[in-house]
Amino acid sequence: MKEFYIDCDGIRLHAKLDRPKGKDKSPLCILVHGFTGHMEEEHIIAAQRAMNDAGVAVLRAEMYGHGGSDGKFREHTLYKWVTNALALISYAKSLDFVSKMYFCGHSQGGLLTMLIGGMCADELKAIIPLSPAWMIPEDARNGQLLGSAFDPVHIPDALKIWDTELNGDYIRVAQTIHVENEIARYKGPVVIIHGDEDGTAPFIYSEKAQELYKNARLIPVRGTGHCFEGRINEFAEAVRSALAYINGTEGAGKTFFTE
Ligand code: FER
Repeated sequence: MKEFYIDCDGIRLHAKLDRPKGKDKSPLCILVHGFTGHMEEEHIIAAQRAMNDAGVAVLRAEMYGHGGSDGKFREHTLYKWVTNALALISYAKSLDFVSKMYFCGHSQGGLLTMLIGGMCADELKAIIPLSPAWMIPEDARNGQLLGSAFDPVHIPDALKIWDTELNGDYIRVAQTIHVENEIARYKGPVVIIHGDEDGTAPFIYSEKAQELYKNARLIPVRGTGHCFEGRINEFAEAVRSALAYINGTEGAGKTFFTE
């Protein structure tokens, strides 16, 4: 494991790179946590280990205002996270050992994965949204984020969510995002993994995403919630089968990229 920082316009992003043993070249998956999350959460580590077992290197990174990265939590926005993700992709492209690149993120990181899929459809051979919170933009337009209500037209300077506080710019940014557009732009393989009892990012959104994507598979993890609590082994198994599916559908991805 290598621990380091990746520069993003002067903001240091805390990162860890774990490579599978005994491989000169391998795919690399960028792996991102969710809102208030970090790279040492149980489900993030479980995903990293399952990917390493499947012969995939993993670049875990913490986004603006999270974990050991620079920036204040209350000042983070989805645009800042998108800019961070582009810096990670650019860094990953500079690594000699990388044969192809995947992107995976949990919850708000799953929303990020769906946005980056559309933006970097030519670079990413597969995407893996985990419990993707892709209703955030719609919620922001409707004046309700994680149970905190606000006026979506006259946006407050600050919003209290859980035990944290967010700048109103988070809402302004989220309101401009239309995830369906980016879903339509990604034609490569997508594997969505989601707990079917998720009370934070409802499972039904993953069923909808699976229908909207050209080439998607949804793996439910039964009887668990947003972070796969109590079902972490089943979640790791889902990640392993996601990579098996991705490897098996590489031909389909290739057809698209050479069209
Ligand atoms: C919301 C729904 C879900 C929201 C955030 C999330 C800020 C993300 C949760 C996570 O990343 O774990 O309305 O608003």
